[in-house]
Amino acid sequence: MKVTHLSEILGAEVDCIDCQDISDRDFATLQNLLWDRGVLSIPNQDLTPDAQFAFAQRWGAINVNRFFTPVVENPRVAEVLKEPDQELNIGGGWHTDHSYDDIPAMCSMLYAIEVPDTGGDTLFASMYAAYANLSDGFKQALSSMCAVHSSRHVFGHEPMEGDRPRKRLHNPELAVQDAVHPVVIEHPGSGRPSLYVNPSFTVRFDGWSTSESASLLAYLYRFGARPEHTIRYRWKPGTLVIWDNRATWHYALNDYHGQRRLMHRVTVEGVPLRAIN
Ligand SMILES: O=C(O)CCC(=O)C(=O)O
Ligand SMILES: [Fe+2]
Repeated sequence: MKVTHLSEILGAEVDCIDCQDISDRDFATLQNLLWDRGVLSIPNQDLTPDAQFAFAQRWGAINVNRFFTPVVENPRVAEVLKEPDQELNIGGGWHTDHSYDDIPAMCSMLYAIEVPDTGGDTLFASMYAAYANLSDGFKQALSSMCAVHSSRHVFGHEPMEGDRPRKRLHNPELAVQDAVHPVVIEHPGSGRPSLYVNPSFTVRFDGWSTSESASLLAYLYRFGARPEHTIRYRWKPGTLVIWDNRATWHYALNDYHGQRRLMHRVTVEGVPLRAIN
């Protein structure tokens, strides 16, 4: 296994491994690498939906996303597809997957089947770095706070602004859950503090009104997305990328109109999130 960092603070590329044939020892290394680096890219894989699913199961129980279109070959694998004539994409804003669940997903694994000639990169931001770069006083204040997360405004009946990739999203009646999580979590794998609010699903601080929360959340969103906290990932077919939803945000760029992009996604369940002490 050969590991190359994608930036100083975030991401690692892992070469010379086959996801379908990894020893327990290499798997443990991979897991610790994900906790530490937040994003792993594993190029040159040959994964059917069943093989991707089997690899994901080594990480934990699978969370079948209730809003996404399943792939034909394996209904527990989700299709992340944008057709040439489609306007909006999935994940086209900063977010972390499933923060609206009481027990949010640990990681998501996206496998590239078809990518545009140019465009369709994914941005990732390190929430370890975002937290670490705040002042001590601000860290202290945030550490005693919780925030409310919801999927209603994204996947539910309440419409978002403008158009949305309606046809590709399902079950709006299930988007009724709100969850409360600490604003600064202790990462369950690494023990490191991570900022756990995100622009797509966090709606307000717990105990605060939406309008009271808005400017402080906006500050954190701008701060989290600072370029020095991010990497930009250029896809190739056959690459599997795994991101840790407790340590990162991601943003699927929608800059390839008229081209097709097809990915397969499997999401692994996490554990309840605790505040940092
Ligand atoms: O297509 C991508 O690059 C990411 C889409 C996304 O947000 C997701 O699959 O969770
Ligand atoms: Fe996502």
